[in-house]
Amino acid sequence: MPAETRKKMALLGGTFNPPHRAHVELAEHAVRVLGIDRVVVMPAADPPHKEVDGGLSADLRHELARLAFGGLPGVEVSDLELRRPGKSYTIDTLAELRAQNPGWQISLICGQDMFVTLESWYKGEELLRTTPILVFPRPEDGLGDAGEVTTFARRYQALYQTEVTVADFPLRDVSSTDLRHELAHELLPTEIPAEVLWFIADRGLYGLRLDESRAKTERERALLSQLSAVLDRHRLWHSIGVMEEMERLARRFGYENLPLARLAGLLHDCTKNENTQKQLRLCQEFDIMISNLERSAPRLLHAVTGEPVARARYGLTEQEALFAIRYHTTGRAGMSLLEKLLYLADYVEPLRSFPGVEPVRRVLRDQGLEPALLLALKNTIAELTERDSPIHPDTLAAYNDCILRRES
Ligand code: DGI
Ligand code: FE
Ligand code: FE
Repeated sequence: MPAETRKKMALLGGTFNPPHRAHVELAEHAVRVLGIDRVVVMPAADPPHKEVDGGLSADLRHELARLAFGGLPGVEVSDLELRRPGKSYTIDTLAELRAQNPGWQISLICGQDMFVTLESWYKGEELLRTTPILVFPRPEDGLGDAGEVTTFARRYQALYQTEVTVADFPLRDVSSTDLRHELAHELLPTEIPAEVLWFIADRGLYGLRLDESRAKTERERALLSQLSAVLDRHRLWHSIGVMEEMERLARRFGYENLPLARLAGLLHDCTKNENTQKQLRLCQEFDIMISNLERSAPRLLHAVTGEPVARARYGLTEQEALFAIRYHTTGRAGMSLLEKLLYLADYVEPLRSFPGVEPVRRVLRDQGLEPALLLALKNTIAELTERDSPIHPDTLAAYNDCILRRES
């Protein structure tokens, strides 16, 4: 069969300890741009007589990979290397894939670092003679050396007639080693897909526990313990996620009171698990007038009641943090920096997964606060009109304010 008409498969191997968004983006690029019909993600088996860093078994790493890549069109996760006894060599894996998939063209995906060492792999020359290579260059951040990829591609083509494709894709430099450290000792990492993060937290992998150990002060510890009595586990973990995202955003966007930013994040949904009746009672108790719209959209009430409850029950006295809680669901015109940070942290914290969150994360990463805020508001408004839900005037005011500020 002529090569052009054959279906294309590409092998993406690794330890995936843990898998991260740069892995996922790479696989998506191979499918969408490079025309690969099937990307086969292949978690490596445990090295004999030794644990991988972090101590995760191959089965768990396989599960994490399934969560990270699951559902991506054209991408599948294989357990072929896990099931094969003894050390797995890439050349054997490729041979097995070829045997199982006659008629397919099967390439190997590798990053620049691996690419330049291929000749020294087990049966490297044979591998280069038989296997097309898709190489993802390192980012050009001073360390990158595009010339190196070209040099080796020419060499492989001349010596072994290897078909080399150089991906034109800014593969981000994310390190699983750093991620393992962040999970145990720093903020919840943005680079791990939410589904993977939930699983890691659920099983306490890599030393991650979403409990009072995430507190940085005695006050946070006490609040976490109070909140764990009124919030379900999902909401408590989300609140911890928002607390940590607040610290990240505050650092990045120059909000100086980090402890206050974290407290606002931790407390923002403190009344979220109360039912509508209880929300209405809280409004009475604290003398809050609510509009008909708020009465008919009870999901809005937890922001209204969260403010006085955070003050009265959780001892939050700083007015700017109370305002941030009050407007965290709708936003409003003239939001303070802290209000914007909370609105966005709530939207993008690492444990969040809903359609539309990923583009907001990317815009926040690449373009900053205002464009991300605008996109989040647009998503919310689009989703509400889709469901024929009423749009709160504050939501519209926040959107208009974003647009007008952009134009001025
Ligand atoms: O409390 P969370 O789930 O963490 O997030 P949130 O406080 O942003 O609440 C999100 C919910 O609020 C979501 O179901 C959409 C709803 N919402 C946000 N803005 C409006 C709104 N609902 C109506 N009816 N009108 C709005 O303007
Ligand atoms: Fe909320
Ligand atoms: Fe929330």
